[in-house]
Amino acid sequence: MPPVRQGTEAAADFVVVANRLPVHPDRGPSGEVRWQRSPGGLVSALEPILRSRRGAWVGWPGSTGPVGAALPQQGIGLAAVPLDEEEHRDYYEGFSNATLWPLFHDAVVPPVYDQRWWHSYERVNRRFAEHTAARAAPGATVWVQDYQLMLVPDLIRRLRPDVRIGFFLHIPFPPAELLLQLPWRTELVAGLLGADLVGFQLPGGANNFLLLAERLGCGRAERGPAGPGVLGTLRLPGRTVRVGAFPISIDTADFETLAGSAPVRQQARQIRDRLGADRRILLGVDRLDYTKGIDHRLRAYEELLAEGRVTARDTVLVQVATPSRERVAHYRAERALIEARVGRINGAYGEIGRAPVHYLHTTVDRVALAALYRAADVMLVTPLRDGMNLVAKEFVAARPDLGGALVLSEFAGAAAELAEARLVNPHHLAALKDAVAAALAQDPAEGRRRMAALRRRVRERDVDHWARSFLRALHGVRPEDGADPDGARRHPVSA
Ligand code: GDG
Repeated sequence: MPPVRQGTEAAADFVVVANRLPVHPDRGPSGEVRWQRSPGGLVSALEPILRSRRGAWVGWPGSTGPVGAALPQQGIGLAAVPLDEEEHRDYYEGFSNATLWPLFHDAVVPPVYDQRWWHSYERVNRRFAEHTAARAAPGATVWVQDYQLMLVPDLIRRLRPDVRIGFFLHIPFPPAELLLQLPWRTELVAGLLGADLVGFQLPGGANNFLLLAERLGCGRAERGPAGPGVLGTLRLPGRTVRVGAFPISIDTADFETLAGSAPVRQQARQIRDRLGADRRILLGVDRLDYTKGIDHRLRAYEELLAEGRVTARDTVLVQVATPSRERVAHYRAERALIEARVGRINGAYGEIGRAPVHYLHTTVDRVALAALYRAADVMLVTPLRDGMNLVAKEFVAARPDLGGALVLSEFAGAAAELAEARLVNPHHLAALKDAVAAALAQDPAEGRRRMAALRRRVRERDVDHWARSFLRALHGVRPEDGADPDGARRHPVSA
């Protein structure tokens, strides 16, 4: 279904294209649709740019079927791309989340290759491109986000050769040895090469992409810096695609303000009191996803309890596991695995009033999230593979008291920047146990030194810095040129 241009839809100079719109539908008391803002770093970083540059956001509104109620416009144009039930199943749950997601995360569960899903992915990507082409003003800048939309850059280029196209991948880009499994690997790479700039979280992902594109005969790779963040280029007949690394971050100032607010501090005290003021708190916060290493950290904690290195009297693990992709089989299996282990640990090592694990299979609000970060003694971020991991950065931003220790997987993109965390290989159970024990036993002065260094990093490179760096590279601006072509917000970072 091609987009119908309505009179109220202004042409946009800056268009963000993402699987989801930054709003989601909610039902009012009489069943009417009310749009709620979906909070997130991406929205807050891009909103000022969208407002200052006649911006629009193209995305799926979050429920299948026709878009019932008019979308709020809030100073930025929102363009809804509809999906029907079958497309949601095949394009989103299928190809995006049961093919690409596991394949791009080291195939920690086997990716499914299904021709029908692929066709749905192609069809939906085409629809996103058509909506974008209808919305973009002549010469506009278009920024496509993430693995659900990897064909969109080339599809837009065919429809609108006048626009400038950037693409950013939020998840890891795996080595060629893995990606070559994908039956549609050449089509996928060709889709990305429609962009003028293809951005990854880390240099490793950018290099993997350069190698793969060359190996598939899609272009000639030239390595070496070609502007800030740009690590190489691919020469195609008649054009050059730049490839770079732009580590994403959080809205640090906003998170620091939240974490320092009275309600958060009060709730943090309540959490400590309710869990037992004499107990050390270990914390995990993740979408319930098999890439996040939740079961690995539970296993480490279980063994520490079994060996008597910790007890339910002196420690407690709080695990928030946000419901995610619950109709995908591997997610259901992961949930069953985690919940069985939580039950075993509590059954074997709990006492009345002292459960060693507090497991919350729910989404907590932002105040509660920040309060948990503030209350924690040790934050456990142990993914088996993760593009970046914003939870690690949020924890750091929430600790102006310089308290708390961060145990961080080497396989999280964040490990490249957060070197003062306790870095660990989550597959190495003994090392993970030792890292948790060392974090619990940490000398406070040493902890403060580490946390101060981590906080400097998270302040210097916030999400605003990320967006600005990407857009500068997309426009080929060097830092010495001074101009800020995209009017990205500069905000003071509070103490
Ligand atoms: C993908 C990549 C990359 C989680 N539970 C609750 C809650 N959250 C929030 C966290 C954080 C966000 O969700 C999760 O971000 P992550 O980065 O940790 O992970 P993914 O969802 O897998 O994100 C990842 C990211 O994209 C950005 O590029 O870093 O590598 O996989 O902000 O706080 N927020 C609230 N309640 C919860 O229960 N309020």
